[in-house]
Amino acid sequence: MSLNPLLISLLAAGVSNLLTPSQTLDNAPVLTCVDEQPKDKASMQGRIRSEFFRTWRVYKEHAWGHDELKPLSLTHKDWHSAPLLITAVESIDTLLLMGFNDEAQETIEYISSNLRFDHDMDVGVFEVNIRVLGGLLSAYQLTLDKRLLVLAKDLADRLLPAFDSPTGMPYTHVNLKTQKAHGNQSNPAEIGSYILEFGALSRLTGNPIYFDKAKRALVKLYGRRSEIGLVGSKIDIVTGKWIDTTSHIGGGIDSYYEYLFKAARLFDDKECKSMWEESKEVIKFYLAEERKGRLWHAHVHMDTGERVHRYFSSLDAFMAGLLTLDGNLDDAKKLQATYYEMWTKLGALPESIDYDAMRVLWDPFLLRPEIIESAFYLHRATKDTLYIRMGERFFCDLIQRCRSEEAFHALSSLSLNLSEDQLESFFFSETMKYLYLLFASESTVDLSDVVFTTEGHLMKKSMLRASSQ
Ligand code: DMJ
Repeated sequence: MSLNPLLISLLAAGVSNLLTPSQTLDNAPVLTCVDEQPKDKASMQGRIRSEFFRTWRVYKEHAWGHDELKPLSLTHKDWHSAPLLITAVESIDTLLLMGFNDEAQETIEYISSNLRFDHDMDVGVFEVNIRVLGGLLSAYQLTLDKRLLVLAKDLADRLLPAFDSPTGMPYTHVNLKTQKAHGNQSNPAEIGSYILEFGALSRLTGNPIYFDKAKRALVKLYGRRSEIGLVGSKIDIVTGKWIDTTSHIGGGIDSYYEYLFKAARLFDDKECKSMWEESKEVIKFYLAEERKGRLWHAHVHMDTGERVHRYFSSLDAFMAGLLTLDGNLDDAKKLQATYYEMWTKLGALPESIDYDAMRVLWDPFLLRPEIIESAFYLHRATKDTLYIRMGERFFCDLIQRCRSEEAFHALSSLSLNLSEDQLESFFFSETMKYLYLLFASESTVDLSDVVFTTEGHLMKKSMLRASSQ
């Protein structure tokens, strides 16, 4: 079917929120989302908890033993030739935070008996680190079940050869069995987002090698920043030469900045702190810009600061949360207001928006967590009920747009409300966790002790300090 008849039928059915040719995001109306259910904090918490559990049970019923649930066909997807149980590993800490202790225990038993890394297959080092290593270490810190630490160490030992490059920056892929690494073309996020997980493992095992390798990669990358202090979006990790000199805060760079800040917080690492302090100033100076009362971050040339694009990606929305943690509430509030306005005009955040033309560039909705995560941190810092109202709206749209009879699913097109047979594991580790925590009491997670990884996994300062003694 060509797009036009499809579009026409969707418009006729009233299920499209496509902007007309004369509409931009400036003059598009705010969409409503009606939720008749009780919205006091306890009810919201209960509803989020039961929606999480409903989808978790569907994963268990139809995709247990595999990486992801395919929520529309009720089948499964594995990322590699052998499953790494990604959704199960990613869900343990959320199950525990929500009080599903028996489920978490059953999952740990299953993982302990079935998760093996001795497979002749190439894996992406970054994704396996943030999802699997992070999930195992978080679950270990919450349960002290040694089997999880043994698995974490085995996995990290298999990832370590990726760091044996001429520059110390990791190759993108490694074979878990042969430990042969490859993939020279990488980016700041895939080079600089290991120190929380690897550093935690060093503290928990007493072996400094993991922290040292991860920190070295971070420092080597930072050392390749331009004269004005910015990093680009693609680099050859063998030669150390930049391949793409565009600098931004979105996917491919985002968690590099996040880990500079969070490593300083989790490990009291002074070098990471000073790298973050300089980075945040150059981001603010060269990338941040106010237009029509909204705050955005542009794409600029890393050497000159010259603007390349005015693009926003839904991944950028982590920045409001990061600035909140850093105490810059003014900019954090303005950013969150920008993101939220876009959400209310589109019913969620699409993958990217051109904020010059004020039009959507790419409109899948993958149930990403970043705007929810930022609302959570902002609410903790300000206690402003504005962020609770945002959370109600996020939940309402998730229910109305992405909930089927069985589970939640992504959208291949937000504007056309087209469902996609996909449910990323970060829905379990981040999206539902941050939504739940927004409505939960502060004692559920003590932010003076806990640092969340980029994938929403908990690292506990108190435990990592104690383990290193
Ligand atoms: C997650 O896998 C991680 O947060 C990663 O750093 C980038 N974003 C996705 C979720 O959107």
